Amino acid sequence: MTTPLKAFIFDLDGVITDTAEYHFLAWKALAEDLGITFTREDNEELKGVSRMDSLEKILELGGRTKDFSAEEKEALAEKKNEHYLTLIQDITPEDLLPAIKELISDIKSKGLKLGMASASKNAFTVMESLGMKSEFDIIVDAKTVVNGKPHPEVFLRAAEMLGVDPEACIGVEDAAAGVQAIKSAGMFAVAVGPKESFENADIVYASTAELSLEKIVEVYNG
Ligand code: B16
Ligand code: MG
Repeated sequence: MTTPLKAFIFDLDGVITDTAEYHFLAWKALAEDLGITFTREDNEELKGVSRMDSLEKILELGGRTKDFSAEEKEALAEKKNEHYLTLIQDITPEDLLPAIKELISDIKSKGLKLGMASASKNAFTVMESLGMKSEFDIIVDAKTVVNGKPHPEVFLRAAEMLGVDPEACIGVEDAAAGVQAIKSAGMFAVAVGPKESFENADIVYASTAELSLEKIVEVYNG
């Protein structure tokens, strides 16, 4: 029998708002400075991946992993983050992705708990700008966990803080690494994006516009 549903745990970037595009623009500018070609396709590999791991992947693309010391890599990541922070400073509640506001309000009106599990160190800033910080019961960001996605730690920590069993949670993600983290945490996984990217998700929606609490709960309850 399915465990009665208690909570939803959302990813931030690419699910609640499209900061994925700003991450892309900031990484692309840094890559160009380093003489590395970085495409939107390459960027798909970075979704849900931590800042330092993303930098390593970009340096690998350009065959430049050995060219920088640890301090220089920290400085490169900091430079990207400063650029990213300038890009996100104009975020407002208008930047919530389609149907997200309604979904969150439906979840709350059903008495379900609401958490966030983000790989971003900027999650609190972005949530504040979206006017969403106080809507969520808890937010776990990259500053609070040791292991990045696909490790389940960020989702497990969110469930623990909400005081619910992982099996009673639904995780929502736009990244393959994130869906893997949800499944490794023992949760039900809703993915947003192209079907072929999410073989292990329990439901896949092409965009957030299609998300509806009723449909998700129906599949969850089997
Ligand atoms: P930051 P999420 C992730 O956030 C992004 O998907 C990923 O592209 C980014 O590199 C990572 O956060 C780190 O972000 O540099 O702001 O700490 O999708 O898990 O909410
Ligand atoms: Mg994401």
